[in-house]
Amino acid sequence: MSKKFIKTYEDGPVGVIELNRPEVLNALNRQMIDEIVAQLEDYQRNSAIRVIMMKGNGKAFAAGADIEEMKNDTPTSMELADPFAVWDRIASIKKPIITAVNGFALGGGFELALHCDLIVASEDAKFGFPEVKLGVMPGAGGTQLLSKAIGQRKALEWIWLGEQMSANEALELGAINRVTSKELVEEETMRLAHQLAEQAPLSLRLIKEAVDVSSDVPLREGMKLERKNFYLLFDSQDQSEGMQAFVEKRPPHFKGE
Ligand code: CO8
Repeated sequence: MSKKFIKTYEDGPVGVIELNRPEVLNALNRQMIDEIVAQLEDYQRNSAIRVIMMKGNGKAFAAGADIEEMKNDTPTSMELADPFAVWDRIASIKKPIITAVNGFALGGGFELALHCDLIVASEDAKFGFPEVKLGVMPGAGGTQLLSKAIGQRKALEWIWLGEQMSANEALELGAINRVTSKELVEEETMRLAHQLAEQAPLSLRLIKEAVDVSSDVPLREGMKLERKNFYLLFDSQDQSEGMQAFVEKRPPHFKGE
């Protein structure tokens, strides 16, 4: 797939996706979302990539869905194009996805960040769901993902009012993981990505699966899956390497096998 609205590059084991429509604050049009998801899937297939990092540029991570593109949509045109269905494929990415949020993460932009596993924000980042002010509502998972992250009551207040929230407020509520200075947000996110890339890839993958199901299944079911994943890891070379390295008092070298 052509890459008209994103830039991509590799930094060792970290595959980077940079949103790239700065002239409209990285507003997400349909082709851009298609490109992002196709690239996530490419990185998923690429065995040299262990962690995926997403980032914005200029003044924004992403200021939401492209209002210009969708303003004349009808229920029928939406149903036929089903533009949000592609988002479901993000859930099948098994590698860690970390995002660096600079500036605005609004509407669909905030939803894109919430689809990632970890969020690092610059101290001037602004998060919010302004859809209510456009006479609509979040449509790519915002109501569900934010409620799971911070609880229904705060999510409802935030989405109803459509107000922007600072990075520090988002951090206090548990919507994001870390806040850094504007200058360091990319560096700090990349540092975290490299730190994760040193861990055993199969452990990261099965931990992600177990944590992801925790909000969908009853406690006992989640614990059963966790236990199966734990047992499964004892079939990996990385389990032998990790425990042998501990015994030999040396750092482990994980291969992802
Ligand atoms: N869509 C299209 N163009 C946009 C968008 C957008 N979401 N956001 C900004 N732009 C454009 C502006 O029109 C402007 O273009 P131009 O220079 O040609 O006039 C340019 O980006 C710069 O923007 P501003 O001049 O407005 O910059 P400011 O710094 O003054 O303001 C704001 C920044 C506050 C972020 C302001 O641009 C704004 O309010 N943007 C809209 C935010 C918004 O309402 N987002 C929600 C959109 S709806 C949505 O996301 C639904 C989600 C459904 C699922 C997701 C599917 C992808």
